[in-house]
Amino acid sequence: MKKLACLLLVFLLLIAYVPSMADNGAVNWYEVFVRSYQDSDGDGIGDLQGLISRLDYIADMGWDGLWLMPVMPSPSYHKYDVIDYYDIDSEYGTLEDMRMLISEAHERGIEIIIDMVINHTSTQHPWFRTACAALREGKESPYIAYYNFQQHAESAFINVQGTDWYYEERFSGGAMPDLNLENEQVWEELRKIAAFWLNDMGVDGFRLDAVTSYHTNNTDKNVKALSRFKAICEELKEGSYLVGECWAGLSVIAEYYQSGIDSFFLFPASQAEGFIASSMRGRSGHAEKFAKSYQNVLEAIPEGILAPFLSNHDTGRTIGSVQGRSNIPIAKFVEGVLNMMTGRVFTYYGEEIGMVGSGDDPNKRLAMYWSDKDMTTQPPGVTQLEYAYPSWEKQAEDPSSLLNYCKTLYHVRKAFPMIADGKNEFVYVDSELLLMRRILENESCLIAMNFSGKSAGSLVLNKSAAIAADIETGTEQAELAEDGLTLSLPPYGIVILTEGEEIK
Ligand SMILES: [Ca+2]
Ligand SMILES: [Ca+2]
Repeated sequence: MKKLACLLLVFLLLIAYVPSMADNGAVNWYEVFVRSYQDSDGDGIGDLQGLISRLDYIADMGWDGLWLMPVMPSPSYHKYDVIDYYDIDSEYGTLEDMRMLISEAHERGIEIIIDMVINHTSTQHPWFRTACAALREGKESPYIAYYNFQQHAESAFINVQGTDWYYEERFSGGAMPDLNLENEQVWEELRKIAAFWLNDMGVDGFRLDAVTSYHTNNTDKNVKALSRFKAICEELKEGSYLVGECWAGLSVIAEYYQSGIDSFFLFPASQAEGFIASSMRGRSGHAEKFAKSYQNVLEAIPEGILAPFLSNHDTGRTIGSVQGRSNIPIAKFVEGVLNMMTGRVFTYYGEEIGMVGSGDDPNKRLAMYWSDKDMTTQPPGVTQLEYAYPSWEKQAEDPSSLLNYCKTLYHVRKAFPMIADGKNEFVYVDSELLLMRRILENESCLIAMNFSGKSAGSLVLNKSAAIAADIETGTEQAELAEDGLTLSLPPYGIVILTEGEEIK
């Protein structure tokens, strides 16, 4: 009851404080693997109608952006090899279902982006089939130049059966031929595809798959290609949001920002080895470790919109590898740290209930654990099937669950736009305590965090402040002395403070 009262208090405080809502787009993004999310027709495979039936949940949580992994027709269960860029895979539904999903999402204030896979197609794409048929028959075809064919064997090149030709392929041992992104006709196709999804279908942008492989190991060419794609999307739909998968270190990611693509996923923050989870390891110095890494990021990418995340469909689920995964306070706090970062935060479906999974890819894409009765079938090839935390159904009823903690975080991010969009200032850091200020136009807030799970912390502020939101992993609450200057934080506590004179 006490926790419920505390949550209620948080929401009351949020309601009492009405910041000006700068409309810079969605700040809380949710990555969904449609196949594993919600089935609607009893075939056991998640689909678009199933996802539509969960939109109320998604909106209630405070997610205002949805990234769908590929939805276009494909021979694989994950659908990262596209056969037709203008349709929906029949396992998921129809274009009509997609239009309905987009409009139902928009009605709830949720933006939608879809995975756009343009480094390669499926070998079953008509472009590739036509090109290979022409090569076999010794005929000409404009589609031959859509791919990277050559007449000598080399690593990452696969033989076209019955010919002495080879095609570039880097992802699956044959099924995903690389497109030739130096071909102007391919760019015409890309423009038509982008126009179809942005204008005819009404999506709000794209997640760009495998951008470092557009031209393998050639950052300059990739930055140019991305910049061209960004210009096309901006011309077709002003303000569309593009986020790229540049799976690389910080300095390389920083170079990719020169393309003008809005965001690149912040891989250095993600996974067990990433700086969020690794800051929590060791006996002490957790706050200092995090602050140093975060400062490096902000210095490397001073202007771009960050896209921090903990896990995605290609990585082990980070909550499963955070120190002592049955330790709910630390699982919560890791989410708390992530959600106090600037930019657009991406949450992989199931992370909000602490789903785990690692090793073979299908293990990272398990059925959403709604309840023991309500789940899709598992994707093919699962070799490890485990759910470490209670189901969504159980966590929804428990005010102290990870699920409800995440919900509070997302609502705080929406209520205080300066958390996501403000300029960051480090005000104070020691071994375990971190105080940051976020400034957006003429508004600001302070974010106080205690990275210790063992001891309470006490911060002395420079000017008097008021607690605007108290996000706690346990039952203890933060306290501000009467002078408004001395703040006590419980273990793993996070507090948003408003500073009197700067905010009316
Ligand atoms: Ca289905
Ligand atoms: Ca390529």
